Amino acid sequence: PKEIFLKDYKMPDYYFDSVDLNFSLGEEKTIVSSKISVFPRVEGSSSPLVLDGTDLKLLSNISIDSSLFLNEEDYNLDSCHLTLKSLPSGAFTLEILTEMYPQKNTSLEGLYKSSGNFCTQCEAEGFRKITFYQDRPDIMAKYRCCIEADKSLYPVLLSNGNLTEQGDLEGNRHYALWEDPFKKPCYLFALVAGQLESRDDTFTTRSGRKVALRIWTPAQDVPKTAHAMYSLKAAMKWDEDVFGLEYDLDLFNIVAVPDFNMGAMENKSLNIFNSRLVLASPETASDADYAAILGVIGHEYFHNWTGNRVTCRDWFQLSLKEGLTVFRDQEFSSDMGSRPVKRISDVSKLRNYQFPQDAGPMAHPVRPHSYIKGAEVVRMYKTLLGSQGFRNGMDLYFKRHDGQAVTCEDFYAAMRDANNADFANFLLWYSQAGTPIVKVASSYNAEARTFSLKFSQEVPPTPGQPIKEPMFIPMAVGLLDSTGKELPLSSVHHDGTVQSIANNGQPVYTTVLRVTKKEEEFVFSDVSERPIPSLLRGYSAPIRLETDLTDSDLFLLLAYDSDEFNRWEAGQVLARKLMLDLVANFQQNKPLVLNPKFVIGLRRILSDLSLDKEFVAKAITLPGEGEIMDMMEVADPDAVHAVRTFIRKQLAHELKAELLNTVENNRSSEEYVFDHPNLSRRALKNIALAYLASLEDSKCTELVLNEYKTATNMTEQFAALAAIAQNPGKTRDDILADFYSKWQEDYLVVNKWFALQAMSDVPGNVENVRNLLSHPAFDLRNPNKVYSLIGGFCGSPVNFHAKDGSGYKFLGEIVMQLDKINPQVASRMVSAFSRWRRYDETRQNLAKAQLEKILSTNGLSENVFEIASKSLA
Ligand code: DPP
Ligand code: ZN
Repeated sequence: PKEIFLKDYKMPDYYFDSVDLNFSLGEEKTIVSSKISVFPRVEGSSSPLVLDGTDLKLLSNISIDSSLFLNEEDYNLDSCHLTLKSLPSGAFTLEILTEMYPQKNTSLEGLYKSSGNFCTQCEAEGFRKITFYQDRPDIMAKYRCCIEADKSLYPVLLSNGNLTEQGDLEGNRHYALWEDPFKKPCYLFALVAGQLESRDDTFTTRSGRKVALRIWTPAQDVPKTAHAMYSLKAAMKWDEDVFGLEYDLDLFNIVAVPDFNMGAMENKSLNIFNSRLVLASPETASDADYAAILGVIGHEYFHNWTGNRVTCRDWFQLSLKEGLTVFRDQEFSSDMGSRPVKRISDVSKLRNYQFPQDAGPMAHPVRPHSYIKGAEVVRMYKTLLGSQGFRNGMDLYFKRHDGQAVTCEDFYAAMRDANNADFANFLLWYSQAGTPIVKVASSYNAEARTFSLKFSQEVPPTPGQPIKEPMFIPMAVGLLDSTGKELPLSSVHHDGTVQSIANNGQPVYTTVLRVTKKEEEFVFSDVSERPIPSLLRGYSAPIRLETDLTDSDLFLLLAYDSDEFNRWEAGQVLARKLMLDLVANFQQNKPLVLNPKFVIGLRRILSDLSLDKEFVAKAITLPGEGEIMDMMEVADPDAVHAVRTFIRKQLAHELKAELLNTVENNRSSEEYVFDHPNLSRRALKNIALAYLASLEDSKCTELVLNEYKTATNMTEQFAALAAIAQNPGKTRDDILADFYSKWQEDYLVVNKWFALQAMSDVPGNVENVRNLLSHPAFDLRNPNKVYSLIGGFCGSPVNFHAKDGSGYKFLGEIVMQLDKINPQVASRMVSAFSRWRRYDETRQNLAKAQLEKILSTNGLSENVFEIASKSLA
């Protein structure tokens, strides 16, 4: 396969105006007829029209303007294209009849069956599996879709837009006609047919229009959709309040399906969701599930404007819609819960998933497809422009581009023009891959009362980009005095100019420095004592920051910084240092000793009742093993695991009294409520339990077992289960068996059970995971089950990276099996190998051998080929 580049973008030779689709759904085959009104971009052009199409059978003739039929020599059909020649010189209507086989489609792209129902997934290129079409997002057309099917098997027939007609047909069949008044690219097309029931509600928009809301699931799951409906209504209201964006149709449908490659899909007015992101009840879903549902329902809804009304010109612009919409859902969740804690979670994700990728063979810029970093780029616009400036930019973006397929530069230009802003080299964020490393050196001049920050930055080379330019880094900074109090900032000297910071005589405590050069100095004036700088407040740019802060500076920030993100970060920096030092000791066979200051710092946080409890839970959580391995020259999973386990136990031992108190004081008595105070309490109690369980003493084990038995919600029940499951032995085996027998009827809960065992650190766990493959509840065709069991296993550093290669061998075998079923899911799994060069030679050879074996497989999919070959390159 040939790689496509951004610079190769060509405008299409033909546009489509309207599309009429007719689906005749059947058990053996489905027949699709399409009628497209086509017009050439340049009048009188004689270019061929190239349509995409895979796994389709072309039936009968291709007709032009209803009367003319193309001769065999006027078109050419290969395995993925239908090329039409000798076309009329002006506009014309094209009709094509095809046959396809959804029941055989295990790739879950295009039209397929999930639990007996028909559904679709078209992003990015699934529509070509439905009918011959120009499957690219800059082709925007109005759709009419008629679905006909057996009335008993498929009583509900849904597509995008409004239902304009329905009725019965002969032979116990019926039909529904849907019309979508908005132009859209084909990746937003959707169809659902099946036995479904809905939870119905309404939302009245701020201009007074009443919108019908329906969430569809199999009948027995409807009671579990209350939280999803709540989330949808909250999202609709939030988008009006914060961005002035109103929903634009009279109906909004969400359908939950159990078999889905991704989380969810924003098809116009017919969102299709992985059921794990819709279904929740207090007994079966955890706080994390509730939060994910809120965020993703918001995310897909927000796409209606950022993605659907304004869409992407080509797939290199994916971040235009995803980066922006992830940013919007992050802000929504922040406003609904705790802003600092949400920021901490999002930054942890960035560090655990994005930065490792940035540093490996799969590194790529925000454009084409780094969602999570794309969201950081959008956040930087807001940091630079302020809330109102950002809103003005958004307003201009919609004013200019509603109904269009545009690029990241168009978004940039709207932000710039609405604010007359100077963004210097900001656009580099879209094109340069890799995580910038910024070093800071500080110095205080007591005589001049000035404080200087010298920044130097470097972006490491990535594949295809050996040399990098300096980036534009918004650096939010505040200064603390030696008692931890904020110092007011008066002015800053930079590049020969003085900029005052104080605002109309009002003191200002945080300012955003614009760091744009390889080396650059900023000097604060009127600084009364040597300050401790609080740098990169709120994590104002997605970089790795290396400061010259001493441990005592960091302990002061941990105790007093008014920026809660940085308060947490100070603790993390200390913990990372501590862990790396101990890893070195472990590797040299030196005894491990925990720095007592660290214990004191955590004790103070744990006992500070003025702090937000969810924040405390985050602050006493150690950095993940992956994060530490990432900072090592050669990643050593065994050493990192041993050290993290040692610190956890040591902390549990030293802080036992405080942890026991924490459990006592944060028991829930009343009914489950998903709100900030309640979920914070549960989060804190659960982490305390996990620490206590690591002690493996009988009192603590009994305490945790009791929590498990008395829990009335999944959050607490599962946390207790996980706490016990850390330690191998009979108690673990019994409780795991008990949990399965309780929940075997609920596939979403069973997936948690799979994941918990898969991720386990217990020695030799690969055998257990292998056995679970043949567990009656497991099915390689269901993506959620694969993500839980196989994905979960790859997340366990000790077992996946077992030095005997057993983990690698296991994954290699699975990838090859899975690729024949579902290439997208297989390619996600194979990416666990991509960072094989980070490990020692023995591990390198073992992982490389698996990648080579995968690559030599006959008939390997493009998806897996791409990841495996890039990993080896
Ligand atoms: N477009 C999809 C979404 O935003 C891709 N996962 O959820
Ligand atoms: Zn999205």
